[in-house]
Amino acid sequence: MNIQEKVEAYLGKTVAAASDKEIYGALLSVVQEMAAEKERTDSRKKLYYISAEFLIGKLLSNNMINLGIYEEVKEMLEKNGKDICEIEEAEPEPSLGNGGLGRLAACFLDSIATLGLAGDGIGLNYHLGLFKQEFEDHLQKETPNPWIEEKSWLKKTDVTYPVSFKGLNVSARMYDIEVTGYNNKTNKLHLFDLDSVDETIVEDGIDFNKEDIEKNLTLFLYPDDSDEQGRLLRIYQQYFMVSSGAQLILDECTAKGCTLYDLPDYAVIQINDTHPTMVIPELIRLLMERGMDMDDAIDVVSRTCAYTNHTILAEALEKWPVDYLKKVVPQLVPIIEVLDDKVRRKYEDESVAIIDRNDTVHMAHIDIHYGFSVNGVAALHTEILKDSELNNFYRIYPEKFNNKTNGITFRRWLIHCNPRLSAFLDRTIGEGYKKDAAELEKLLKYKDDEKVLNELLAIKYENKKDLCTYLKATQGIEISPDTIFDIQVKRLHEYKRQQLNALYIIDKYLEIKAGKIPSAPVTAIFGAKAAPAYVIAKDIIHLILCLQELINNDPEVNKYLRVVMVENYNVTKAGKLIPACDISEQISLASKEASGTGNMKFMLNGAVTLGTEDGANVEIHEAVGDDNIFVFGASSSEVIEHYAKADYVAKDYYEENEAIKAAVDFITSDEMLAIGCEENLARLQKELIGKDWFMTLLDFDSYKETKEKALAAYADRKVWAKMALVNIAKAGFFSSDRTIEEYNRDIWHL
Ligand code: 26V
Repeated sequence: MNIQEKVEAYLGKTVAAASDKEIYGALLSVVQEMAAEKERTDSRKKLYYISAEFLIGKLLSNNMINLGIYEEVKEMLEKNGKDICEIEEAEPEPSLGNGGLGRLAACFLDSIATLGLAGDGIGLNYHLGLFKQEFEDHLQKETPNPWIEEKSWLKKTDVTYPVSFKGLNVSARMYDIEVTGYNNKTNKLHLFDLDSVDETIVEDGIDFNKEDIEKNLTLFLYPDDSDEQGRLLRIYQQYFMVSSGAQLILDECTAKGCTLYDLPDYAVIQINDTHPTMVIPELIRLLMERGMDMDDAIDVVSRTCAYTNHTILAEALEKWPVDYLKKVVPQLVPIIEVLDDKVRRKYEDESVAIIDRNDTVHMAHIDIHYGFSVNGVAALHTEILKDSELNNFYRIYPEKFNNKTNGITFRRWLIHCNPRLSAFLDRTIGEGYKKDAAELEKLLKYKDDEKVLNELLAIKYENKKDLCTYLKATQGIEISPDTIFDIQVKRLHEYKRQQLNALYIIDKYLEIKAGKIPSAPVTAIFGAKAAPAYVIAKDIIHLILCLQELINNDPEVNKYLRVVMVENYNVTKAGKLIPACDISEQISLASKEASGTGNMKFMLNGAVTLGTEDGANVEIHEAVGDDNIFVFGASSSEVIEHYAKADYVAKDYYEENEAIKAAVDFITSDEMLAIGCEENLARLQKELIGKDWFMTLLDFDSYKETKEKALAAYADRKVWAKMALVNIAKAGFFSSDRTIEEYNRDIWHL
């Protein structure tokens, strides 16, 4: 049977007569059938990547690419008068992650399967995922994002495990999603769920009864943790995930002949941030239940678990009061107490204790003491962990610390999202780069080839036109591909400093109003969700939306400057924005962004980075050299020193720098108050002058100066094209295939 016959067998009618949704459903079935027939990697030892988030995005096209049927299906659809892009629209996007950490997990699954390694994901099946973002009155509004339809990638299994909470016993059911490798084998993503979860308890936005655990356990990803019930629910979720995951792991290993004493020969568990940390005491508990004595159990588990740290932000490192754990998982408390006791007997140092003097459990400390590997996610990040943040641990266990610079899967972030560029690469350097990303360097020999450079410019222009069409259709916003597309898309957080970008826009607006006409027109594009309880982040969204309204409707200004805030930024939208970008904004306060992965996606798609020396930007800088990136701002060591000395005073910058003062004052100008809400704007302004914890004003001047340089460089189209080319050519290092090879070489040993 050819593809069309297969699809039509599922449809029960011709492709031509079917709706987009029906075709999507039929293709899903064809893909699932093909994936199930693919060989599974079977080896004695298997990796379990356990993570509260897997931001997999839409799967249809990606799976078709990996299975090698994408082009065939596309042509078949065309022949029948259908457009594959329309079919893609019919697929709902699962939002099972917040941002980088969850997307990284998804890229890793793709690379693990592609490299033919035995490795499955373990996570949770959130019914409504992360909230959907809508804009109303220039404010973010949150609504649920249901994604599970009758036809879904999820396969319900008969596998269930009992999970016990204090006063509540439930049964966890496993659902599986096939993870197809590129031209290779398949693995699985196991997502656990509770049959009794009830979506109808959600009322008004994303509110629901937080106490009804049987109905709400897997409803949302990380629900609001600003109150105690929200935080307790998070512990319920985490324990539910790790307990069912640990039972699955032990079952699979014993089925392969593992005695449990040799567990490290059968399993390696990568703990993705601290959200799955309870897997350590839970495994110890389960091994003891199966007859192992405690010291042996601790030893076995410690040789099986490895931990990845994804942030140095103190407020993001999880700490749970012992009381919370007693309320939800009392069975783990005596085990955690023993783990703490052993540490305290060995080391005098209070800072490395697991349970501190306030009876709070430091989850990361469990991972570091009772795991065999601790890794950061970019070179600078790992150095900061070793030198400052986790220095007391590094001195105890230098051999555990290692770096694994993040990466992205080129299947999604090049082949799928930028077919024009990928076809250009195929014909210019051959297809080898698809499996060996280092081959992108072959492009370097064309860096002075006018024809090749013009082709690159033409591809970017076409991609920009596509984005214009998309934004017009989805948000009614008109922008021109003849302007510079300057894009900052990522979660909204003060340390990422969208507010710095916004202040620059205000500065530019004021200059234009004063008659200083910019040399090139710019479209500043943002996309970002703010955590529902994160007040200042929501105020920054409000500021950007007000600027969008003000600037785009001012005929004096909109010839030179426009602002777009993309609604509900997600993986799908990333796939449309990134190929169209000229300038990639990576402007976090140095030392605060652990790695960033968007920076890599933009680079791969021929955008030039405007960034601080932070996270993986440092490695991008090293790769492309000074001439192919725009770097600005205080260095991480300067920033760390400012914090240590507590000598940064935002108000001084505000008072002493005219441009800063004018931009900050403008936030509550009459023009802005005519559009926005005084409470939000004034609060943000006060925060910037009175606190500015992430030192926005410190870097304002150098940001402005460097951005002007970047905008000027754009004018020389040939020079710019060459910069784009070098960025693409040097992006090979940032393939998640390379990252996974390193994890396997240094940590997993599969
Ligand atoms: C979590 C929270 C939670 C509560 C309040 C503030 C806050 C701030 C940040 C976070 C992030 C936690 C971990 C995380 O998502 N890290 C991201 O991981 C990516 C993949 O390694 C990396 O590229 C990003 O730089 C890093 O921020």
